[in-house]
Amino acid sequence: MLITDDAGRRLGYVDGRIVNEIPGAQVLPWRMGVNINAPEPRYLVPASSNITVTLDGRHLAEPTTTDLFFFAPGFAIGIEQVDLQPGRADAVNFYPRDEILIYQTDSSQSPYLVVALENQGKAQKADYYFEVQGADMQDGGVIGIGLDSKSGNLAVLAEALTGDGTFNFVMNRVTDETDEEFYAEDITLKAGSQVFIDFADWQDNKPDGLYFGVDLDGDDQIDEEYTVNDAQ
Ligand SMILES: [Ca+2]
Repeated sequence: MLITDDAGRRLGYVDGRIVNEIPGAQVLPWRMGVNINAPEPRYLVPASSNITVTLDGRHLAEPTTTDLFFFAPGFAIGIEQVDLQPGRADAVNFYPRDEILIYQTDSSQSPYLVVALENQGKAQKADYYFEVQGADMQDGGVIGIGLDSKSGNLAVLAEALTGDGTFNFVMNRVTDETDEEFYAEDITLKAGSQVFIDFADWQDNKPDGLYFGVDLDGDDQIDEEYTVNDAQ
């Protein structure tokens, strides 16, 4: 795994050795001793840095499944169940100030995009956990997830997907008093669209369901609106 910042400075493994060219960055290895199966270290980078992570399968003899998480002040965002293919390299872009993760691959994937939001003491007074499960990326493409923690929206970014598909959606809303879960299957994800989910408006005791707005063409105007009911 290799991290680069906007200036092209590197952090991570280059030719089997750790390099750290990003000012203020640190490598935090797991304390497991010498073990070729040791997990990838944790990396600390300045919270203001936009970074690109290369998931490099060029040294692999066979496919492996990998997860990647970014922990930022107040939220975490990640991608799970990436099938890293031998000879291929995927890229994940993280924009901490915009609360956005973008994943790019050349191979067919159906990753999970996950977000955790710590919001205690803010207007929403709840913590959230979200999973966008299994959006199909046939023959690769680009998919992203964006959080708008101020207005309480989550966005699934499929502007650069080439095929229509669906995803399943999980949301947990946790307060001091309650732990609520929302689950829905087979939500439409059209190629070229952005799907906005108004999570701040939802609570389990609201019968109206969860609001979804879809911008089909990237002009920042919502073209389709609907609500999705909890399948549980
Ligand atoms: Ca539109």
